[in-house]
Amino acid sequence: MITIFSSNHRLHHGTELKDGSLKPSFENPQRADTVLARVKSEGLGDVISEQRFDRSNYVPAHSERYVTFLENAWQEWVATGKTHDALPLVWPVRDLAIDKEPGFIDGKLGFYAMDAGAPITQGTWEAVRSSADVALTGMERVIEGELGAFALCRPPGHHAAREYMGGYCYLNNAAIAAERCLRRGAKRVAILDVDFHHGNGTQNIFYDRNDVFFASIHGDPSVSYPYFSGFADEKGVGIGEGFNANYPLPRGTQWDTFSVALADSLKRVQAHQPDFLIISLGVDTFEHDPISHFRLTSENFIQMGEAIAEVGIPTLFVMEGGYMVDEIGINAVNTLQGYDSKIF
Ligand code: OKP
Ligand code: ZN
Repeated sequence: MITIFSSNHRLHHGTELKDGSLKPSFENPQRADTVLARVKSEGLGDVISEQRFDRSNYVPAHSERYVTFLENAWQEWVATGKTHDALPLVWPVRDLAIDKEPGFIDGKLGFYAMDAGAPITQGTWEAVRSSADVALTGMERVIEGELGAFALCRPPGHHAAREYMGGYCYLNNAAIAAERCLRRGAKRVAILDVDFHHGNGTQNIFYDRNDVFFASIHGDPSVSYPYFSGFADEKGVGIGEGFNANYPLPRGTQWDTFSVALADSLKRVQAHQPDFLIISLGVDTFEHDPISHFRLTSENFIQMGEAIAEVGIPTLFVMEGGYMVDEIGINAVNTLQGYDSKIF
């Protein structure tokens, strides 16, 4: 399987609040470099660089003003005399005004964020747009006939909604790829999110749509991040009703339970009859992940890839989470090798 990678990911290396102070983020550059090293040492296939795409490719999944905010946020922050990571400190929850974009960067940060987990740094925009370009380049290859491709995206994307960032995510790489194939003639697309955390951003973007079926298997949001999205009764709205499926699972979930949800979600994917399948591939379901609570083994990721291949739909794998840096390469590549073993 072909891999698409951008070295621009290294331009983004942020901090997060942990135990009362700012520490280097779990979402660090080492992650993507470790996965790339494994892709190469296993001889998974060719590794190519991303093509540059126009910002108009990001807008169908996001709003024009949100993309503009991301482009300009660091400059606006620096103009206030600050050079440390930009993080929001105030949010428009419940009855506060959500209809007026603030005119000052401190307000904009809260307006366009769901949490304080997506720092904006000097290199963030360049890394973020390159990550989206990695997904778009991978999607092009699949549209043109590859049966599988791996978009080694970093930063990840699945928490990024139409108009907000959060949870290490800025642009929703999987959603941007889905919009691309629809505009290249696909009738239907399915996105299956196997990251430990609910793909709230992807759900948000397609919630009122019937052309994109979205399913997510994740830690029960009543006890796991992102807490406010990912419940089983979220099934879509309007014509989108029935085109969103959540599988919240308890902490401690192992393959016996995960695989049942996976099989059901893949059955629903197949019923949608998509032209293309996009997998939001988070490997933070691993038993030793430092911030997650499932217990999949490295062997289980091979089984996951095999199960995905059985659906028989050309598939783009888009890298999301996974924070056990030593094993992230093994687990991601195991999934891809499991897929390849059934396809080729
Ligand atoms: C992003 B992805 C860790 C707190 C968790 C947010 C997690 C975002 C996960 N100390 N913060 O879905 O892997
Ligand atoms: Zn995750």
